[in-house]
Amino acid sequence: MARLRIALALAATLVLPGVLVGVPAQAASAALPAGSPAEVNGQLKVCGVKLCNEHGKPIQLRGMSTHGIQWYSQCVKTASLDALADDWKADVLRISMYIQEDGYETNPRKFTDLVHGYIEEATKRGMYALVDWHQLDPGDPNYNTSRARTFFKEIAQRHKNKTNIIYDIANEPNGVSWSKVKSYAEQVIPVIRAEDPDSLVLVGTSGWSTFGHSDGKDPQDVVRNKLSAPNVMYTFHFYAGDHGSDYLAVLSKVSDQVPVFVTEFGTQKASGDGANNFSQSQKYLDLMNAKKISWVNWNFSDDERSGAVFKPGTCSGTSFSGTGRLKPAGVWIRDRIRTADDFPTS
Ligand code: IDC
Repeated sequence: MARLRIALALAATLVLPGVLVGVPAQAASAALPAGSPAEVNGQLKVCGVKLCNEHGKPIQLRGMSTHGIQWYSQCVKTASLDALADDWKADVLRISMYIQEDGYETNPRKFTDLVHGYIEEATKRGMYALVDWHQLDPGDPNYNTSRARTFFKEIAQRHKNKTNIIYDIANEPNGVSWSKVKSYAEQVIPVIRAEDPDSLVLVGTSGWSTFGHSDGKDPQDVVRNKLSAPNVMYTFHFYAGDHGSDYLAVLSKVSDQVPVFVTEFGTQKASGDGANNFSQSQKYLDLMNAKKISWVNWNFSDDERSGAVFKPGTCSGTSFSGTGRLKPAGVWIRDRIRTADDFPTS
């Protein structure tokens, strides 16, 4: 009798719709809230030199980058992410996963799982999750190609049914030619696309993602030698305290020629520290607004440097909304992320 009851119970779980027995926790993936930036815009696609939403309309996304998640994961938690989505009204969370400097290479399983978790957190709050392969030193991304292939294969496999993933395969190539960066990209992009064919992929450019300018190279080296894969954007980074009108001119020119996404910038020096240059920063923002160039600011942490938006020690607390805990750079950038979005749907 007991055995029969068990058999019946098992049969019931098999036939009753909605009774999910034994589904692994990882399959329970978050849904995008209605009306949120990622829900309204859906699957992103490059259109000409612009970024378009699923309705084929050019849009500009704005958001924040985490600090290195090996150092400041305490700043990426429920209360701070709620503030980023609801109070700052950010469209994008850039998940900055260093490879070296105590990052991914020390424990691939741990860091891949951290990224999976942050992707779900961004998704729950309706933000795009920009997965940043934060190679930096060594500057040649080919040093990490096999790691990148392993990592991105799993990320793409797990999240391919989401519409809010943006893959950035190289943070800041430096001291390496564009042709070598291109060859790296040609090895990594197919790994992602085999799993997630319609995905948006970003590729860092030489000279710390300045189209070679910081390395003294001609930005046209990139423009003349584009990737053949579709749906790809090139990244540009700047720090307004160090990078003046010549950098602005490079951004202005290349963004007319190829699709550009500013995945990292600061209002201070390239060290992420020092005085803020808000007037130079505003020139960049005006250009990016006019051209609908998406941007992400560095960084959403309480590091002591001026470019970390929160005052030191804030991340141990539970209150992140408003401006009370922000440094000047945080107050400035929050205002500019909060500005109403322009997301046409028809
Ligand atoms: C900085 C971090 C700092 C860290 C350093 C080296 O703020 O804590 O010690 O990296 O890893 C970049 C890089 C980004 C830098 C940032 C500010 O993408 O990793 O962060 N920056 O220096 N490019 C230009 C500036």
